[in-house]
Amino acid sequence: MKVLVIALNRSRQPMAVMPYGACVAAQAALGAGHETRLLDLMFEKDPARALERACREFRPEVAGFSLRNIDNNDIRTPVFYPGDAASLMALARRTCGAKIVLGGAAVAVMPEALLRRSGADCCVLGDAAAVFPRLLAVLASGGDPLSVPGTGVITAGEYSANPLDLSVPSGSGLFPEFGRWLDLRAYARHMTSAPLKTKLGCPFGCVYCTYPVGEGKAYRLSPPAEALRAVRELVAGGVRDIEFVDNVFNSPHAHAMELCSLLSANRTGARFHTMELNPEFTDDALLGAMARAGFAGIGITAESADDGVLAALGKNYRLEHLARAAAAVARHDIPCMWIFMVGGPGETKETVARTLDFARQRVRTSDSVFFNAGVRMYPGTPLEAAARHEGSLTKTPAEMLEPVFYLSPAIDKAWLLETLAAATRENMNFINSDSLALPYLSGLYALAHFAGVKQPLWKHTRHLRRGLMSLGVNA
Ligand code: B12
Repeated sequence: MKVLVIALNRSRQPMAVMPYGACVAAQAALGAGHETRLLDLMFEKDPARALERACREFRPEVAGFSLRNIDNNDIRTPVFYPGDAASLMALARRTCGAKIVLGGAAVAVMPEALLRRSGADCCVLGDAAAVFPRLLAVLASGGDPLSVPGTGVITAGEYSANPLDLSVPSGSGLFPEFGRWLDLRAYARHMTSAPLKTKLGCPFGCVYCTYPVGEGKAYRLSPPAEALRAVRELVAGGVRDIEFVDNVFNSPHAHAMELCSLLSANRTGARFHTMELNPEFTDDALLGAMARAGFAGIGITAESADDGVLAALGKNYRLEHLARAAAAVARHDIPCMWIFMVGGPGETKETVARTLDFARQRVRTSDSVFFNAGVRMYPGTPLEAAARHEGSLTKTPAEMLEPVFYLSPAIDKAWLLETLAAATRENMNFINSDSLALPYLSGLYALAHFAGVKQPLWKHTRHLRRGLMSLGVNA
């Protein structure tokens, strides 16, 4: 069959990201013997025209739309992304009569609501490498999409799903040939790092999180040697910055260590990044191995520095782990971004103060700190159940497609936003979601690339903020 995969994401906030999932889907279709193209809408001036042209010229029989984001997770200025997906799908159907398949990270989070809204023929609930080839085979023979595990359909107004088969091992399916599908130079101009994911699954029990829903709780690990091969291929294609986008990079610890050893024994010249370190497993052994492997930036998703809040969030670590991680980070040279999420269950003014104190006292001033306010709620999570129980959530699961946030009853939203804004004004290495929404951010990345600045740009947070503010720019 002829298969066109369309990457819908056009968001440049906080920066443009490569449509990794769409590349995996395209590679899976190609690997199954289908004539496959990928249309990446990220840099298209007129997405509808680009899609119409692709449909007219290529005449795909299946159009697989990849939807990455539902919204921007920003309580103050929410942006909702699936807006034009339905009209683009209708356009594809009108132009070439293709069957419409909906997949992507957003779909794994809220499949039914997105399928209803988009009007696609069916949706894929998770990993394209495992599901798409089987689905394409069924579509080619005119069979029932629902016979394939990991799909959902709406028939006579009723949604039905065939659950994912999480026993399917992951492997090289997660390492597509990015250069075949994407304009890598366009992404380089936006200082976008190429994403690689070395495992599926997440065994942790964070109350707000959807990762285990789409990937299961058991790890399915890719062999580090395959990740190395993917790194080499990216480097050969001119990519210098590679970001490991695992749900948690340093768990299992041994897998991360093995990957780092392999990367340091086989230097490729790539600079590595990850924003997904769990504090419990962030120790000297790991940071040393990461430094030797060539990591140029790391992020620690700490969320809170209060034990009560960490427990209420379902976190596997406590303040002592954060303190230990901070001390270990201070003994190494890799720039670090600390990520906190304030306003969740159990949060009070005192616990917010404790988190801010940690950020002021334990984080090096050369490192950056990001604060997110409130917690985006998704159906099927323990947080949703808790909010319903508390009476603070009355929307139906379908209505939760539009951004809906949890805020602790002991916290006033205006107070929280002002407290974070004040802390950000006083500490030049702090940023909050307002910083991610700054309209000139994309231009800043392009300028930095032009000036030869190396990633990660956020390691210059305090200098950038100072410089911009001295020019009278809100930063
Ligand atoms: C790493 C990451 C980031 C990094 C990206 C770094 C980089 N260099 O790419 C950073 C920090 C920059 C980031 C930013 C954001 N992110 Co983010 N991010 C992730 C994370 C952890 C991994 C993403 C990834 O690359 N996955 C690997 C790829 C292969 O998986 P995938 O895209 O899901 O694709 C698979 C399937 O969905 C499916 N598939 C995909 N497309 C298609 C198409 C077809 C046809 C088919 C059949 C199947 C299919 O197959 C793929 C292979 O398994 C995910 C969580 C997660 N576990 O996925 C969140 C996630 C994708 N992010 C999310 C969000 C909200 C954002 C932001 C909007 C938040 C913000 N305000 O900063 C921004 C948006 C950035 C942008 N410009 O679009 C949400 C999106 C869904 C939602 N809730 O809206 C997620 C799911 C987290 C969550 N549960 O809330 N993110």
